[in-house]
Amino acid sequence: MAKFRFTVGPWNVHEGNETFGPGIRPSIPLEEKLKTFAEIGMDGVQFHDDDAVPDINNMSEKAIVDYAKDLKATLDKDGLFAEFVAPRLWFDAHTNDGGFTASKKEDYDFAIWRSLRSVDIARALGTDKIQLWLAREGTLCAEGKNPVEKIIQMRDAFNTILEYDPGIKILIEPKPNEPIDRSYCGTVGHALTVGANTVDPSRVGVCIESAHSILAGLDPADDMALAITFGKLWGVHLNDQNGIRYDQDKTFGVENIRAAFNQVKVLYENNFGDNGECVGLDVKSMRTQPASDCYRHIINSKKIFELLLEKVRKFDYKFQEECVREQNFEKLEMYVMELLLNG
Ligand code: XLS
Ligand code: MG
Repeated sequence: MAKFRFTVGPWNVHEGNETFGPGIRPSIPLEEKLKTFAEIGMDGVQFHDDDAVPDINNMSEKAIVDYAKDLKATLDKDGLFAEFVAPRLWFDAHTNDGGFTASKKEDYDFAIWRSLRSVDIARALGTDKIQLWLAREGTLCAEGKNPVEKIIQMRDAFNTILEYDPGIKILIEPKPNEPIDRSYCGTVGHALTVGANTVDPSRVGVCIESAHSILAGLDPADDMALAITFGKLWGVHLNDQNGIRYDQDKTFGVENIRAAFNQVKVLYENNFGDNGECVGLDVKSMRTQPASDCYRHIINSKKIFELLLEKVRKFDYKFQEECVREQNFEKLEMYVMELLLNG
């Protein structure tokens, strides 16, 4: 069993901005964040295209690659690797109505351009993974798009990325809603179905984010299990979520420790990481957190993962078998509670 490797993105240390208020902590330069990530035990970093190359829209294709190569040198210096690059398609005015499912051709073309630049950046950073969180691929007004046409258009966009670089892999990160009202690719099942219908299904997998599964009313561990079963779990974004409400990106395990335990358990039991997969921590600090201590949610998420891993390693499979044989799930459930609650 390979050692778990942890990753985060620069956006996981943010200024505290949300829908109802602006940022209240000072911005930390990328170089400083990277240095701190290494210090707090992260192995690698996840990037949006414009985290890596901030002025991407106004640069030539060559300048983008050169800029990314400099970033790779900084990563090397800090002993970090890049896990993936994700085009931040939800930020730009061109993708107000979605990128891959845009209704205007120039907006679709923009989404493709940014995605192909993400592939270039990924290569310059030494990774073959592109992550697609399909933030606005769906509708705000249900009648605003023809769903079949747009799902085909989205699949075709994936094909264009796959054909651009014959070695590149796509990780779809499903989420049922927010910012879009209705997503066309809301769950792991949707993601795998679209992936299976691309030009090269072997190069399309998923990244399951705990909070996104919870927002869909599903269990994150079982979503991970489905992807694992078919060799498709290529990344996870661990965090937590207090029920079906706005996306919270809470510290892993703080809301539902049993659900978190089961996520660690399914990853551990199935040797997640043996093929280079990383444990991504897609967590955000509370808005109240002081600037002097704004990495604590990442440190805590890793610590909680490790504490739960100790519990998973103690799990008594013989006892479980006995309970299953007797169909005594009250007994098994209490065993799990004691395992979790006893020090
Ligand atoms: C937001 C997403 C985002 C992606 C990266 O909900 O989780 O952070 O993981 O593009
Ligand atoms: Mg995420």
